[in-house]
Amino acid sequence: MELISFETMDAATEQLLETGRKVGADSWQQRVKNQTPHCGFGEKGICCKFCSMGPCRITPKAPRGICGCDVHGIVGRNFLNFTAGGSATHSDHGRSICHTLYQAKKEGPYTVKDPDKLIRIAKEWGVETEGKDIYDLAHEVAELALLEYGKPFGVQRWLSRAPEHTQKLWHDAEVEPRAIDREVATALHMTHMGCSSLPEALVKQSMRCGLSDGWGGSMCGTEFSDVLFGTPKPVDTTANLGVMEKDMVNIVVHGHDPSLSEMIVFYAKDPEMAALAKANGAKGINICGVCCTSNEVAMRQGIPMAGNFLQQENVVLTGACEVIVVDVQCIFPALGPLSKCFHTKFVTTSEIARMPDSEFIHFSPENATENAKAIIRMACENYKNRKPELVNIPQLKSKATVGYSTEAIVKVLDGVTNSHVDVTGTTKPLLDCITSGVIRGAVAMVGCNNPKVRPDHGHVELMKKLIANDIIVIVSGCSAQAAARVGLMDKEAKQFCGEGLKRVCELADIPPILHMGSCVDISRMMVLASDLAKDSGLNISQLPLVGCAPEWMSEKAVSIGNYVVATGIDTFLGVDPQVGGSSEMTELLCGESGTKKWLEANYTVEKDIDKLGDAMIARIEEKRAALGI
Ligand code: XCC
Repeated sequence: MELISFETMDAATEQLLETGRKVGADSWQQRVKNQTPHCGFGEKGICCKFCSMGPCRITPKAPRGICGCDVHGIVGRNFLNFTAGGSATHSDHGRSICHTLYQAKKEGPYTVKDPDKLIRIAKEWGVETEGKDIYDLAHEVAELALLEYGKPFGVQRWLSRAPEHTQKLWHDAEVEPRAIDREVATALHMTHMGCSSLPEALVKQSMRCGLSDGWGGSMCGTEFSDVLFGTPKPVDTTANLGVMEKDMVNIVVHGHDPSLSEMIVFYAKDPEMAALAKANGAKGINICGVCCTSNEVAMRQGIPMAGNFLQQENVVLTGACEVIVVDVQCIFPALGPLSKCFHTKFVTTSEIARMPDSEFIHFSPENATENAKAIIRMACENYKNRKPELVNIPQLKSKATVGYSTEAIVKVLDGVTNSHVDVTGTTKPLLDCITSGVIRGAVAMVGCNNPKVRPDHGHVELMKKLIANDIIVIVSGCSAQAAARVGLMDKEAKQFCGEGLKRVCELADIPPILHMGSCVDISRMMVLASDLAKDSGLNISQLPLVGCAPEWMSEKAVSIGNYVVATGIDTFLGVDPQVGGSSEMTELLCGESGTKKWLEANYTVEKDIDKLGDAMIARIEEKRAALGI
């Protein structure tokens, strides 16, 4: 097989932009030009806007803000504020899933698809399950989960999933997250004028607030999405813009919360809807996805993935998108004016993400059926408004196998072991592969794409380098789609692996890049790392495992990075976290005396993608050498 090249994809994008220019559309490529060069104060994190005495900017001539805060305090506050935004966002997504679970009922539309998982979680939380109706149990567990957001005492329930050593580190460093909302509120309290300006305190709260996301809100999002919609297992799908269909009604689902997209996918199968599509001249209805909503419905329903963050305008530019329907997060406000240049309807559905030039259909678990149907109807009726002269769907499409939840990874690797004792249902087969050196280690590659890096290039080039070096790559979010789009999630991509990893891919029948889901699903990676540590008797920080976000851009990504580091996993970034203005903050995050000392891991920032890959491989080999394997 051949991977789809960047040259081919860039040429296709150029053609789409050409259509855009014809109809007077704006594009992110143009807006990047308009915004360059970026503000140097912002890039270094040395501008303070937390009160109206300023804004204050730190220069050699003005080393302190008007309140007297130095550069380290200003950079630290900005970093914590950024983290709080990300943690709030992920966690609120998790909360909305808990509310959906609370509304689940036998007659639907939301049902419990994985009752075993619900029972497992209930037992983990000490809830009596015996003789209970599954929906009563769902409501009880959902309510307990919702209380995790505001409980007055104690720490997050999910923390007990971590190895004891990790829990002790968290306790000793005083970063165990308490109520989820409290950690966000505490962060915002600390950054208020006249509160914290001590870098150490700001970094510790950044870790704690991040942990309340990864080991709190995001874990609720992942676990209860599985309960509601099914725990992902390997499923075949397709990826890249060629998944849009010329003769069909194309509905693009975009955002993060599967409560909406699952309903669209479900009701689009309704014969009444298919008939409506046909009545309007189309052959049928085609649903495809963008961003993490795409990951959610791809890994559970095999729905094709049209693209990631920086392809969201491209789906409209094909001229073949009847409706782009969004829930929350990572949605360009540009979609409003852009859709007006085409026949496309831009539908917003959440009070959290209201945008100009969109049609707002307020979606909630209570009105899910009627509103999902209304949106599908709107798309079908809009098919006839297409302007054929503007339709151009690039013929780029890759095969992908997605849906490797922790449970699925454990299951597929059960077959790949030389062990004589029964190790089924544990991570021991994977540990065997790592200990023997057949696989050198693992990289969790996550996060967005960002115009500061040639989009997706960082992800894809790093993945190729890692698998060639027998390092297995587990991915989520837009990183996952970058892989899928070029073909790296095709099982045939094993040909790009080193001999060891190739053998594992053959035996387990897996692609070398494993799709673990959306960004809230990075909580799955934390559970996998914890299981690996427990099954091996090692600490998480000793495992030859690192995290990487080569093209990250959002506040959520910083919150994620913080909880990954705080879990003991060294994390490698290709885009600056805007702390370069402070030597003290840089040392606490990237040096030996901050997170490394407290939590056994830190950040490495390297903008040269090739060097970033070398640094990850070197860290993995260092960890192997320290273990004597
Ligand atoms: Fe958004 Fe989740 Fe980033 Fe992609 S990876 S651009 S945050 S969609 Ni989360």
